[in-house]
Amino acid sequence: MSAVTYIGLGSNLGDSLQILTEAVHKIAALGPVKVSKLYQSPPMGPQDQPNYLNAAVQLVTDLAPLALLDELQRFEQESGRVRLRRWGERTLDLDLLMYGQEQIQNERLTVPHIGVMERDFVLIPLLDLDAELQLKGQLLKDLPILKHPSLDVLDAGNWAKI
Ligand code: ROI
Repeated sequence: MSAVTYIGLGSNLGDSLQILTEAVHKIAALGPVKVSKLYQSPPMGPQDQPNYLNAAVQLVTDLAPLALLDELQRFEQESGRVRLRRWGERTLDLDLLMYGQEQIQNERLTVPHIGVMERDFVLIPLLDLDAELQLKGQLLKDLPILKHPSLDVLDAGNWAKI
């Protein structure tokens, strides 16, 4: 059984565009993908760190949630992932945001990902992929936080060259 999943991508260390592009290509090897626009967003957390590049990918996959998480964590490691401090700068974050309609809670994984509804740098890319997306019965596009978005579109085209 395949599931429609959503993955959030973020980077603010190194050549972030190159890093996100490579990550999208690796994710695309797991199944059919749709890719959001590419955004630049001010850091949530300490302000003395660079802006982030953010995007999201919709992936249709046969992988079970933890098998998918294994792959995403492998991709993070392969990017030479560096995390300097909590809430601080990082080379690559790949967050499993949603896995079909499933609610998952264990030592390794919480799905839907905590914070989705509070983070415009996650919500806006998600809405590129499905404008009618809902979480816990809430249409994401109707969330008040979206009235004053803090992020900018960097590339509305096929930036990942998929
Ligand atoms: N801030 C922004 N703008 N984008 C991110 O992807 C991001 N990721 C993080 C924290 C440190 C919370 N801040 C972020 O992990």
